[in-house]
Amino acid sequence: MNIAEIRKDFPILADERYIYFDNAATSQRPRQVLEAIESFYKETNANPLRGLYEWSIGATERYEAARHKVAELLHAKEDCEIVFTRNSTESLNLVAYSYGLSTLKEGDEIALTVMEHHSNILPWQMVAAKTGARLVYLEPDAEGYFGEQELAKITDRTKIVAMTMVSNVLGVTNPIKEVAKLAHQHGAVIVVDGAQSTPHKAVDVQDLDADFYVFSGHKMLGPMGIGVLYGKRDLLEEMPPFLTGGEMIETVTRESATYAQLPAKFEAGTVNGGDAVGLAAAIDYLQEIGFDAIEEQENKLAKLALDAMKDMEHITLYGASDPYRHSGIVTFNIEGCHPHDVSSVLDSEHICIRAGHHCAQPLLQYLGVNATARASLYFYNTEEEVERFIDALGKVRGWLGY
Ligand code: C6P
Repeated sequence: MNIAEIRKDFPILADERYIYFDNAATSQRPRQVLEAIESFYKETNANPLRGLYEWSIGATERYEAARHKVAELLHAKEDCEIVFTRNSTESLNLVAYSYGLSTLKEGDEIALTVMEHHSNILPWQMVAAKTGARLVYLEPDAEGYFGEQELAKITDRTKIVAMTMVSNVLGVTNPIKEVAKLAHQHGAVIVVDGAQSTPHKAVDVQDLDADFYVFSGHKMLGPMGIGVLYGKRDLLEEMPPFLTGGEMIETVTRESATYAQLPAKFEAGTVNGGDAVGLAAAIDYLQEIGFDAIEEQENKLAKLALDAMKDMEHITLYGASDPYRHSGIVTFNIEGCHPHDVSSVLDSEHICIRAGHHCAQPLLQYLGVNATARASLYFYNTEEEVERFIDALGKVRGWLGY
């Protein structure tokens, strides 16, 4: 992988004063993605799925081609199993409101993990409160593994297992395939949060046997405002719509309506054609590089950072001891320094990291901290950037008066 060449594709990375290590929050975008969005609006802008004239048909074709690209990326059986949403959060809410509310009853259990992002907790809290179902939390060990005792919390009472594939704080990858098998043995479905896995690894929803899988375009070079819900066709077909309105209907009378086939049933209102096309360009870009090469580069950088940091005084690292189990995520604290201060000091050196609870407060409570700092790397980051980051980290306590 020629990182210097790759970086030329990213206009924002041209200013080399800046080091962008907040990729788990949102990635940067290459010009290929920006150009794809522009070309949609310049060349075929019209409302997709409605018009019977050339521009609208062109917009529809590009939109549906993007859906096909996503289906291929996830190895879905059929394009109609791909629903475009705004982001992972909306996709998870869709499953909770539609599947959760219509199937759960009092006494049922929703198994989730303590390392979930709030977007994979709050929708289930809402469903539990409305249906009388109970939330059961699985807790990982210090290396991020779920032991037998924890997995045994998935029982015949479990109806839904909600699990992130990669933690946005620890970076560990969860054994989705094994957990899906376990969930199915107990008659439950599994909802996989792929927000942090899809940007970094090849995903095969059929191999995983995931019932639902969600991700956001903006964390994988795509635009903000486009997300995906994959669902097995038979499940999606049985589910009631989440939002209602234009284009998700078959017929409407004054009193009632029948709903459109998949995936239109879940895409009410004017769709986000431009960003779907941008996402397709992002997928092309990632596939051109290849997920093996992407993972290799991220692992190399994470190892460089973690190896240096574990020998630094006053630094606490979170997550697995194996740097290859971090998905490029380096979460840490510096003794005596609030993570917000760490972030501000690094910002004065133009180094962008995230600090706070990372929308994963139950995990932070479990780890016994209120906040952490987090550097999250992507394939376009460099060894020199990691070295500058480590150098700056060494100065933080001094800058804060220690
Ligand atoms: N995590 C982070 O800095 P949205 O906002 O819907 O695109 O993604 C939500 C989401 C869901 N699951 C996981 C595992 C995530 O990491 C995120 C987003 C960002 O860690 C922003 S809070």
